[in-house]
Amino acid sequence: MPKTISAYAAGLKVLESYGVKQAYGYPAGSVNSLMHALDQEKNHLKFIQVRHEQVAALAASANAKLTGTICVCFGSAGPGAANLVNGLYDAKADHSPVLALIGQVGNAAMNYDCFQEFPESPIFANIAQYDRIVMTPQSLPHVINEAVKQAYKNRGVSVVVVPNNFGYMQIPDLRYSTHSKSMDRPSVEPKATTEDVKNFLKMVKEAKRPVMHVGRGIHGNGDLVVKLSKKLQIPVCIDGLAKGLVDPHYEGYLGCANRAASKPADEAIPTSDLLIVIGGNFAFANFYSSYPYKYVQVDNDKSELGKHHRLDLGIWSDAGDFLKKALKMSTPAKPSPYFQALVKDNQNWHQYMHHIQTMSTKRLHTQQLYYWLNKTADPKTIYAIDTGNNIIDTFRYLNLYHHKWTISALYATMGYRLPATMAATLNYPKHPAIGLLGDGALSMVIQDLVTLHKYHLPVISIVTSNHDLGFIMGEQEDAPMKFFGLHLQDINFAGVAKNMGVDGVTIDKPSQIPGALKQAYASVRHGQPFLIDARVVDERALPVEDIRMGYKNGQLTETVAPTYRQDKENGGHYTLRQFFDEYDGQMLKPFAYFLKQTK
Ligand SMILES: Cc1ncc(C[n+]2csc(CCOP(=O)(O)OP(=O)(O)O)c2C)c(N)n1
Repeated sequence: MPKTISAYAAGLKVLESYGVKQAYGYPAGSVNSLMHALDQEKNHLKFIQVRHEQVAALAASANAKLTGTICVCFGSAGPGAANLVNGLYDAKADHSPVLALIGQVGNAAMNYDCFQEFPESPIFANIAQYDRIVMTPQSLPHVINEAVKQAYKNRGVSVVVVPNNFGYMQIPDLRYSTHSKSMDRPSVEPKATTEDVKNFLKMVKEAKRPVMHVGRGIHGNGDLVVKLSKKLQIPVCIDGLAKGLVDPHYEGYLGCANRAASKPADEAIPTSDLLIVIGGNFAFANFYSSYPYKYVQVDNDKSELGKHHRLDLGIWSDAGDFLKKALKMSTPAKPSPYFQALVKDNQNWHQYMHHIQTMSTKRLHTQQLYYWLNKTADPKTIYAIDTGNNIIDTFRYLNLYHHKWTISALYATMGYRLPATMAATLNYPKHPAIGLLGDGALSMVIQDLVTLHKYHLPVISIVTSNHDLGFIMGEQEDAPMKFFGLHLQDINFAGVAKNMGVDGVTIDKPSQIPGALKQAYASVRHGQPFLIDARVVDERALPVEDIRMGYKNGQLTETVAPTYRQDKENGGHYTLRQFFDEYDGQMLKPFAYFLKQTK
């Protein structure tokens, strides 16, 4: 008799061959054959039982973002499948390879509108590029194998719906995986041509105020970005996912642009006459489209070129290859007053950030937490940041350089941080994981604090409780409306955490930060999670997105958007000075001040 194996166990063996280590999900009648197979394969593939399928999909997405290897989540027919949707959208948006296994009633009951039977493919039609129903037990491992390859190829989500009874059935115990070692080699990247680089350098030469805007595509080539920046006198702005890829101490590194931004970056882009986007998505390009700069984009994906913005020059190339060639073929530019002015402007911004992080206050401010984290956290820490004000604070204050860290970048869902820190500690047990999140974000997935306890995941959760949806408050402040619907009922998060087996403290004064962090570090050293409920002042960080740059009679102007605080007290009537001072920015100066100095 040839050896046999259950169809789902054969499917799981395929996943193991691709390096899958965890499957995040929730049991149910329609996935019981998967549960049976997970039991059989438990020495090779770890089942992580979450308390909501959304958390399973978010954890799988974060898992794949952090490790680069496909990850798996699952949910039952109907409600379990529907609950996965939010996390799968995150994977789709951030190009994270994820396989979702979806339960289904047994095949004999299908198409009778049986209890919990759903036509599931339409639910995932806008999410998965590969979406199949398994039609025979024998083909189950084959379909899983195909789904994995397609998720890598499409850099996104594959969905496989499995009629539950198929999973138990015995099929020949063969090698169904087509994984071979050569598949693990990095893909061949497109290369810039000599003509591409010549065209680019000509445009740089003709420009007076070129600015680079780089994204995660420059990964591993941050040093080349800095070299080119110095050689051609081009300041560097980043989009969110490039944080940590460029040396933050480099004087020409202006930080993140757009809303969660630094002042010099938001002053540079609108005043530039040549914007050079390398390996980045630049999803906020529309906000700048009225500015008259020329636009060059370098990307290894042709479909990204000019996706968000009219294009003056598109270069289909790997970022590293382009940067090397541009460095080789260029001659050093003369010192540029524009570049020098931005360097000075940047120094001024850094002084401001240091000032507001260190000024003495009675009550606790979020930026003070970041100050202490920078000072005391283990350099190997993996960070996960939730959607909300912490995104702004992370881009401004958190010292990240060659760190592993993760956010829900383009989809930007709340609730991402808890599942992401789970994935971080499961894959990198020797690295502490710290998550920063708002009270709104935690309460969206709070049930899974108990999962941290159940699996002894050494995660530090720092909740910035402001009893408000702060990030949206910033938006409503500039909208033609009064504030409405933002206040959050207070939750004693440390108390809730303790009741779920996670130790925690509540703090509301800056002086309590070092002690709370010390407790947290000690707890994770012992392999236990810890929560700090930081009662912070409910305030908006300096909204640099309200700065408006322009030219009047050949002179640079810098004003406050007329929409700033419209419909609120004194709204729409702020001078730039009042605006900066409102945020303890007495030391801040407009960019034009530095430009005049360097002329
Ligand atoms: C699932 C989801 N719902 C709504 C939003 C819109 N949103 C973005 S940030 C935010 C407020 C976040 O509040 P909180 O977590 O308390 O953090 P804070 O900004 O107050 O620091 C909201 C509602 C979202 N991004 N994701």
